[in-house]
Amino acid sequence: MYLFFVIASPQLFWTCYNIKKLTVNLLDSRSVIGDLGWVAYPKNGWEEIGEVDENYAPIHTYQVCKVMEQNQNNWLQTNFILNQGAQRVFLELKFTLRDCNSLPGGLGTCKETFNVYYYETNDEERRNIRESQYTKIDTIAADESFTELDLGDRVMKLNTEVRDLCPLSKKGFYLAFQDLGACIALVSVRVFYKKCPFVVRNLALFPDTITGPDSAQLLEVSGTCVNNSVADELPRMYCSAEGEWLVPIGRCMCQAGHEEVNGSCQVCKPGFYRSALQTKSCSKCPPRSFTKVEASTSCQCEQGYYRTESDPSNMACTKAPSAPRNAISNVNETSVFLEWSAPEETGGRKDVRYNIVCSKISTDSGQYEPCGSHVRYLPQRTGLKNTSIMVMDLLAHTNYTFEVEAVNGVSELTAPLRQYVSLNVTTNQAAPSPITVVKKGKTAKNSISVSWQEPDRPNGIILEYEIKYFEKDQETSYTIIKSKETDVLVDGLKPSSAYIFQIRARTSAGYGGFSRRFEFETSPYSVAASSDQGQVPIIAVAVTVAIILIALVTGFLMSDCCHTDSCAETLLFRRRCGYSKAKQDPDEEKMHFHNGHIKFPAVRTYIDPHTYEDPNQAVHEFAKEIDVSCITIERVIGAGEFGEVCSGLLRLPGKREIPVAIKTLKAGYTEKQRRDFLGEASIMGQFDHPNIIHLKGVVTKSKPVMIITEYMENGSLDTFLKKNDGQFTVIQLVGMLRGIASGMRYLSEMGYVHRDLAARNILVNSNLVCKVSDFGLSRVLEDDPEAAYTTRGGKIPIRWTAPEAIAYRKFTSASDVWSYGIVMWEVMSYGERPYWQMSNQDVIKAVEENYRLPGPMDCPTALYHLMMDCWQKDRNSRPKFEEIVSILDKLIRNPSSLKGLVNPSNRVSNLLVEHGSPEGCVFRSVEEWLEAIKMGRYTELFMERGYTSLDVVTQMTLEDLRRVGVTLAGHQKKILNSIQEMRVQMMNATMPI
Ligand code: ACK
Repeated sequence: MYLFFVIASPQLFWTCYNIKKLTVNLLDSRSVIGDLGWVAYPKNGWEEIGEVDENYAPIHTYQVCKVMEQNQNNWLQTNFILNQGAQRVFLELKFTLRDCNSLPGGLGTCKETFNVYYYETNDEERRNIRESQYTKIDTIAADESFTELDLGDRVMKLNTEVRDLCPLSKKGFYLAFQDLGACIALVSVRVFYKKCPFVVRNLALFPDTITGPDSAQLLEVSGTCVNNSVADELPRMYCSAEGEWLVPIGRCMCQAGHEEVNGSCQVCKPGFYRSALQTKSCSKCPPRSFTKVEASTSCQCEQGYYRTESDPSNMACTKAPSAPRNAISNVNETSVFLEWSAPEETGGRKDVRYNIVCSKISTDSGQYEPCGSHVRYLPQRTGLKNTSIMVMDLLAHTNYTFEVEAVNGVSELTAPLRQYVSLNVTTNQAAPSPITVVKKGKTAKNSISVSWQEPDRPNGIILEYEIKYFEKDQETSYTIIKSKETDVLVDGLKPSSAYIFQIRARTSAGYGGFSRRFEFETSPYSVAASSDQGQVPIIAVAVTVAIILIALVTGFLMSDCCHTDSCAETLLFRRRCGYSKAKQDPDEEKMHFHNGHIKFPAVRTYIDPHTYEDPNQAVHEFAKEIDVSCITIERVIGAGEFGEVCSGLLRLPGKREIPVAIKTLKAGYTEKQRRDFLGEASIMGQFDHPNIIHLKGVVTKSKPVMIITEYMENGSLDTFLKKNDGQFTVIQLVGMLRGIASGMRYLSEMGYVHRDLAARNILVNSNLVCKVSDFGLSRVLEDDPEAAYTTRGGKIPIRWTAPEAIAYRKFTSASDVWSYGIVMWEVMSYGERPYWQMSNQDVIKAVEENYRLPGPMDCPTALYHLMMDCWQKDRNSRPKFEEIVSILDKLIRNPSSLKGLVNPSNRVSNLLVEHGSPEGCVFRSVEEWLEAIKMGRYTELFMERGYTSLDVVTQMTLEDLRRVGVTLAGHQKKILNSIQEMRVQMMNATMPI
């Protein structure tokens, strides 16, 4: 027997922590205290020998060294080893082996290997297993064998070999070592299996898991959520054959009211909460909320504060808003524009909206009642995001109350206390709405009977209807008939011809808009009609006589009257009042227009008082004589050309006292001065419009001679604006301009040319309603301190006057439009003097050279474009007052169209601009623009959706286009490209000049 002395180096022992964690020993011969008790046979084969390790701790070894003897077959069988459920176990052997070459004489029989076997069984007590019953695991050879020399050095070469056994399916097994004549010392036998150890990953617990029987196999293991957590997705991991956890899937999350701390879920403390799964840790309660318990999932609102169901739990609790502030109204006939400021207290929320409650005084009960469904609200009545609304289609001359209520998301949860500001508004006089239904009645070859329905909104008592008709495609020659009824027989027509009819109604507020065009046809000639033929020569004679008469009268008047065009026209109007009514209803009047030149008189055409031989007659025809005892003069408010202007009171018998302005004619006047003074009353007395200063009457029978008009609390517009510089919203300014334009539309319809339209000649009342004043004859301009003599004689207010009127006294409604553009400029610059300190001569020259006033500071681009249009050199290209009113109406209805500004406040420009430069707009309307880009088919859709001005259009996005109904990608692209071009133009327009 050779003695083996083992020195085990420390690194050879199983001290590695990780290995320990991943492996479970089923047998470790080194840890057994006392005998191992393994069975050796034959008995003289393997021997158990006690040794010590490097620490002198006892260890068991089994040794055999029968190298010199023939036919060795020494077996050593271990005790039963329970596999504890492992299907794959590892066997680690540590041994020393003697090099046969170093053994003298033993070479023939000496071996350098041994065999390892196992026998699987459920029987723990089975000891006597036959050799043949064992299964061989492997033949083990040494990597390192030792020699005598090594022995001398007492250094052993320890071999470690590992083999695995699998798949195991029984309770346990025995191992056996077979020696066939080698010199071996088995220093240690360790049997173990591998496992993936218990772990907590993603808040899920994964248990100890024995690896699978196959070296490449991954076992899928489900985790269980730690306390107070829930699975978002069932957590899983894979256990590899090497005992490593791989590929974690899914995770658990702490339940609401808990937060994750070091792999566990802990409760939120009082004052803290965690709702649902959106935050990881507990949060402090948001402002105006609290919680007094642990594990809170939300915080409760403090008293008086609320949270809606859709408010996130991390949002502060909020309350209802306070009432809106600074509400103002702007009445335009039967429309009211309401504007207000946001409430001081929004309640801590951003979702403040406004609702409008409209009520009016009932004519029957005198009580307030809801306004009814006919009233229209733009953009809508409830849920308004913006702080303004346009209310339309109200009744004329009616008292309304509007409550503007502020609400937010929690208003419904709060006490039923409404937060609103209320406005009392009285609507003005308004023209009737257009007639929509016109029908054809009996038709003959020379006549058509036409009937129609009253307009939807008459806005007053209809005094008469005006029926305009002309032969199709002959619009330049049309006829107008007036009727008090809702039907009329139109005769004198050509057989088999199409005629176009348009009808409008008139109330004391003036004419409404014309209906759309209706086309009706006369009957054809028929044999039966031949009986009429005998009349043809009579008609022919009558027409010839009429033509001769017209020629005579025209010739006579032309030689007789003054030489200005307008004067000639107005003379003609009046003198031709003697139209034939022979074939007409007494309620109908008829006038014919041809190319706008020859006109037969209309009831509502302005009559020049000059045409009266006795001017006193004109005054008394158009102005009411007031007894001086009805008037109380209170104070002098200014000085006019003819005398002082006073304010006072007028009490007419049976009427309530009203404030009035009293213009007096100073003593010592000449007859001409008296005539001129009263001439203004003769003109004013012919007008009846909410935007024209209203004449109450005259005092001529006593002295001083007086003209009594309605009293305008805020005096003249220019001084008023200067006094209130920057005080109005754009909408208020546009409202004033709209009023002036409406008054001017009326005057132009009446055939009256003002000639001196300027802010100084506009008066403003306490409701900011602007009215055109200062009507005169030749003295109009004499009276105006701004008027200067021109080279051709006559005084002209150069800065306000169109170039053709300055150059050759061509005063027309188109020259009034020019002046209106200057008034717009004055209004938007709060009473700035047009062309500042430039001399009149320089102004004339600059305008001639095509220079124009620049846009006033903070003036909306849309308004500046309109001014520029009024200043077109070609008077026919200027917009008509009718168009101006409708453009302004559209702007008022779409306040966002007034957002783009020409000269934002930080830049002031007083350099003139060349007309036609980018400051001017290429297109004048949405319709014109869409037509130009060949997208005219969408005009109606654009209008219906409120895209009525180019300014609004330039804000449009692709989404807006889709909403409008432009669905074709190609069209969307085309329109968007054009919008982009317009934007660039508008940007250029706001660049420094
Ligand atoms: O700017 P004002 O205060 O307004 O000063 C002039 C002054 O008289 C001389 O024309 C004022 N004025 C003229 N007509 C009226 C009126 N109808 N109501 C109030 N003020 C008037 C004008």
